[in-house]
Amino acid sequence: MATGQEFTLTEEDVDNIEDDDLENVIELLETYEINYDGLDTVPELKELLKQKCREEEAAKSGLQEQETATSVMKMLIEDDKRKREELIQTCEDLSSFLANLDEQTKEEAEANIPGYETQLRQQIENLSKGDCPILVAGETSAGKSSLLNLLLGEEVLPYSHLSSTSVICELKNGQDKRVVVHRWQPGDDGRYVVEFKLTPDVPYHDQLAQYVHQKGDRDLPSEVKMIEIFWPIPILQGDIFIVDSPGVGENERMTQQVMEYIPQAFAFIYVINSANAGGVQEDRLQKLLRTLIEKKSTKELQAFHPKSSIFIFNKWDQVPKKEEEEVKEKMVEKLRNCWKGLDPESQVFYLSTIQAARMLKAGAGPTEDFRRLLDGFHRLVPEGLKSRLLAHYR
Ligand SMILES: Nc1nc2c(ncn2[C@@H]2O[C@H](COP(=O)(O)OP(=O)(O)O)[C@@H](O)[C@H]2O)c(=O)[nH]1
Ligand SMILES: [Mg+2]
Repeated sequence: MATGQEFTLTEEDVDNIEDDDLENVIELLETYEINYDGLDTVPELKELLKQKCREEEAAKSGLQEQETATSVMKMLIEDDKRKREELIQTCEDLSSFLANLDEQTKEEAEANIPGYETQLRQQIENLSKGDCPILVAGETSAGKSSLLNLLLGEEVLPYSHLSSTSVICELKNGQDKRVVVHRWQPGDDGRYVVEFKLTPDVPYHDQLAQYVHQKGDRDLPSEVKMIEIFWPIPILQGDIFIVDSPGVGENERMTQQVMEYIPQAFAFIYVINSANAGGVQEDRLQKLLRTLIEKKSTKELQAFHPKSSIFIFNKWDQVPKKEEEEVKEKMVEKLRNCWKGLDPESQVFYLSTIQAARMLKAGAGPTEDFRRLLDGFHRLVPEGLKSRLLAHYR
């Protein structure tokens, strides 16, 4: 509240004001600095006050939900860290036990499990890393970057009708809003990074656009490989981060970048353009999902939890109202064909990112659809953690 005055009014208090008590209503509106231009009857002014009460209530409960989600996430991550440390200890013990074996037993072990020592060291290294990337994938222009901006509450990632995201962008939690650009240059080891702070004076997406939208091979001499964006996102605790990826299916180089990322991903968000050919372009989606499965090693796959993915049918505003139910039914059926174990209730979402963003901007709070998606997003992390830990155990 601009006044610094705490808002304590309830709808009931407003109802109790007499309908001729203009003085009282005006006093309240002025105390809370609510603009009442154009309204002059007591019932209208009372309605305005009640609207303010509802907004305050929504803001409070929204904040609480966010806080709860953040602390639950913290707890889960600490639990995961503890379990991983236990596993590391077990691996270390095993490793020293094996090192003390006599030569003949060692040879036998090697014959049974070729490269067992290296495998064990690799396992320990993987366990210590703890990176948890949530990969956002889908076709070009499905609205991936727009959706992430909605989650960030600000237009950070460049989005566009014409040119699309062409590099991997990792979104990480950080108080200082800054960007680290990873480039490749021919010669030596090729890698170099450029780091800069984002300034509020220029739209954020403009500051990033030049790195994110590349124009094909012209940029090859100092090709941008990956961008890290640090932004205050409290729900991304620990080593959890979100990855905005280039569209799949448009060109080989971009598709390749996404494919290379798949083995590292610990949860997936697929964004599908509902306006496009009745939604799911089955063969393309199938191809992507199949590649995902193939890219995961057998060990990871055994543990890969089908629940650690969600599917978002975006641009829902472009589906005619009277066709909604029919379209939903068809799309879920197609999705079921390529994703065994799909639970539409908890994994499929219909959203108009553009509408949700407009409502948020107007101060109206999250739309019903967006709220549902936020819940789904919060559930994604525990599923991903579970899935990854299981892979390590195996
Ligand atoms: N009508 C409509 N357009 C959208 C929606 N979400 C994104 N767009 C538009 O679709 C275009 C592509 O979005 P972008 O986020 O760049 O897609 P990306 O390539 O998947 O990252 C942009 O012009 C967005 O404004 C939506 O829900 N409804
Ligand atoms: Mg994009």
